[in-house]
Amino acid sequence: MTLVDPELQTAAKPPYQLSPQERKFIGWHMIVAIAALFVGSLFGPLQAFEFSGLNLYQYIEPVFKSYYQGLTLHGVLNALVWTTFFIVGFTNLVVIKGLGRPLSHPKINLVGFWVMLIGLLMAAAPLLLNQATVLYTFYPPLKASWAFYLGLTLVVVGSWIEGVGFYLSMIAWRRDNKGVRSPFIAMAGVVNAAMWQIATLGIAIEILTMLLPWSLGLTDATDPQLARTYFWFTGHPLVYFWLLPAYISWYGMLPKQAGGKLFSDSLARLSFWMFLIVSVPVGFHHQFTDPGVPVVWKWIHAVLTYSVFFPSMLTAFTVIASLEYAARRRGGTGIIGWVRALPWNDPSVTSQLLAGILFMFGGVSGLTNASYNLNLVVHNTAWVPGHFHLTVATAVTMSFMGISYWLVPHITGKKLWNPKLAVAQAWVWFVGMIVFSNAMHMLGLLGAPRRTPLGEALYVPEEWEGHLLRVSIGGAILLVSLLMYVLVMLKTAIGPKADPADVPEVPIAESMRHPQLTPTWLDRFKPWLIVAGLLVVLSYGPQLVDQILNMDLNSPGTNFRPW
Ligand code: HAS
Ligand code: CU
Repeated sequence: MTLVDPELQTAAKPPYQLSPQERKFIGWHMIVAIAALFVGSLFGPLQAFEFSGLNLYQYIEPVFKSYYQGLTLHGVLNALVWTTFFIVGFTNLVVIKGLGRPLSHPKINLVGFWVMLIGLLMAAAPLLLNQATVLYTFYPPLKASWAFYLGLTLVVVGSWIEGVGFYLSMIAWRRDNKGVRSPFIAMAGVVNAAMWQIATLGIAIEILTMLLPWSLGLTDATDPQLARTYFWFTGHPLVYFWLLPAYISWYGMLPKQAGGKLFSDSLARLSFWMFLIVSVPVGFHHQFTDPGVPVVWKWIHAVLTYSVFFPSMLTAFTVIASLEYAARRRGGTGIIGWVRALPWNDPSVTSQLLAGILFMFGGVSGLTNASYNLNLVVHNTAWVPGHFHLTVATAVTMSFMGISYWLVPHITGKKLWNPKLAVAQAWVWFVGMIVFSNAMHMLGLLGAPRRTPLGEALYVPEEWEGHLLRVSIGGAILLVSLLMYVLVMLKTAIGPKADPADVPEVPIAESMRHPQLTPTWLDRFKPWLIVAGLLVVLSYGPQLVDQILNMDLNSPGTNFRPW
């Protein structure tokens, strides 16, 4: 059955192959990302063991001073560095492969990468020297060395510069291909970069106008309320900056890997546009308990949070429909039984399927957080890290691991080392995370605070004890899985070159209906960017003006270091 005029079938030309320089460039992003994940993840189990009274920090104390320094390294390296470097590297790949041609200005991207790397090194020094033990949210009055703030700024600016490289490539492609729908994966990568650019204005202003001058001694004090508002302006959309590359893979690649097609090109695009417009104006859902934010603004952001829930529901529907189509083509039957026919022996597919399954539960805990009254129960408890280990540490991280199972062989020209171990790695992460995150959610409901070395507590309610132990057991299982992942990546990277026929191609899914049949309004940047800008101004403008006019630099921060 053809749903489209054969003249529209333009996809017949052979796919563009990455040049050696492009492979190397993407490879460097991956090296930094995976190294950060490795180092950052070593601190996770230290915290998890601490919960049940096994304090390993005392043995590394000459180097790392406290639970909080470990927690900061864990959060910054895993949530900020692993994600950002992986995402920018992956976006290079989807823009190049999607558009089927090199970047229009590759030097811009090269500069962007170097700026990110210099920023990372600059931020790493104070982190390691205990001069930036301020956790990954760096809320004042906790004060870090200026080098930490400047380093973070450079990482963000570097990612903006690479973003400019993506926009220019997309603009050039559209000029040369008038009337043709932009390829979905490239479009989606550019939407994510654009969303990130709008979102990061918050922390850019926070750091440049408040934290950096304060840490350099140019101002005496800071305003924690305004700083938190700037931070969450960026902090919430940050989570979708992490999520959307996983969605690019789920919509645009996974259906092909599973042996099927994308169920709806239009729905896939619609969900990305929705993320562009509603990712930013929801940040106050992190500030429901902040006294300085009037309740009406909390209410507006709570309502908008329900609307950003919608594109994820759309994604669950479209991706599962694509997977069902693939499974039935492979002979799968039954209402649920078709799931067994998916290629569970492919580590890349398994990792992403398990990521999606746990994300359903992450979505449930997200909706709980978003409900004002329930948030008052779970805010600042272990529930919140329970939630974000299902989202960023599973939906996102397992998807990125799954992607790297074809991406690293593709860019190195090697075969994946030991695919069976890679499948096992995904299952071990899945099991470890179920144990860990369920225990964290339970602890949260029982009132256990987050960001607290609970093992040090003089008194722990009896009903916490079993859950604290399960946190430690989950952490140990996750550590095993992480080591398996790093081993597979290392052995793949240092392995011998493979026969080109054995090297995986970039999986790009066709959609069931030809993309030319997708309505034009789902392929136009300008109107969506205007709506995004307007919504940000409406949802943040009045509060920002009010908080800036009433700014009170009353928090000196100096000598404010409880560890
Ligand atoms: Fe969240 C706190 C609300 C999603 C990350 N979140 C956090 C924090 C982080 C984080 C890091 O409203 C802590 C920040 C801090 O340190 O203080 N979150 C939400 C809501 C969503 C949500 C409504 N969060 C995420 C994602 C994250 C993330 C995604 C990272 C990537 N979150 C909150 C709120 C707070 C919060 C409050 C503040 C809490 C507080 O009090 O401090 C939604 O976007 C979730 C929508 C998700 C779904 C699930 C759809 C399911 C899909 C799976 C399909 C299945 C497949 C597999 C493909 C509706 C798409 C099929 C498999 C087969 C075998 C067939
Ligand atoms: Cu949020």
